[in-house]
Amino acid sequence: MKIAIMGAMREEIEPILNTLGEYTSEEYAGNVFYRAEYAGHELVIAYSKIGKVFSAITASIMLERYGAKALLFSGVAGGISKDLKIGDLIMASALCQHDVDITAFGHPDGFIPESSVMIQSDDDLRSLASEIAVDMGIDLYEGIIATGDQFVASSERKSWIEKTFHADALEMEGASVACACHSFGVPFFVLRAISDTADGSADIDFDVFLQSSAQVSAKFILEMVKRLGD
Ligand code: 4EH
Repeated sequence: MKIAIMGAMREEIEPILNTLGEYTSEEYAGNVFYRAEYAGHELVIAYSKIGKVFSAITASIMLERYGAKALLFSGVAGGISKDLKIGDLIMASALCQHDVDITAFGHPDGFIPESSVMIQSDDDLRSLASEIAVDMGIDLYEGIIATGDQFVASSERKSWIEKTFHADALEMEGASVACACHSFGVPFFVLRAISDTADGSADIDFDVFLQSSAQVSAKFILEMVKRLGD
């Protein structure tokens, strides 16, 4: 199967490229798309650059131009749930955009007409991930991931996102990738390892844990690729 693997930052896909070792690359629309064969699958891999706009563009290209039939996102996130410690893995059950606000017209936070507040990720990919977690003896959390064009480093903003969306983690690309995949009818999966807890010390923790957490997520994603059928 043709599978897209994407991250937002170079650090999020580097562990994957390092594991593959051999790949080709091609520049298109401001990104580099790496191609490789792995475990009998054709992979296209890219990092989008940060935020909802760039990530939606990259995801769309992976589906339209490269014909990916499934998309796996790998990266890091700020933890909201008290259960989530730095380095822990969370897969998104559903994703929302915490910075969408047309409440002036009576709509709920995060709602866009003709869309929905939450976009669900693919059931089969989540089941597969749960099986792998059991086999590998890894704690894999499942929950709501809130996305917005903000690096959240404040307890107030974090609490508001938790209260409003019941979100367990937050980041800056998942929901936009979900929108792109949902629009094209392509199954997707968003996995994030916690790099910080989105409060006062988020920037410091992020710099310390970006690489190690990105590695945790990338390793799991490659395990998923190995276990995906045709
Ligand atoms: O791609 C962006 C990166 C931070 S911005 C979203 N990623 C990391 C997930 C993330 C996150 N998002 C929002 C981890 N912790 C987060 C948080 N809030 N607390 C960035 C980081 N370094 C350099 C440039 N930009």
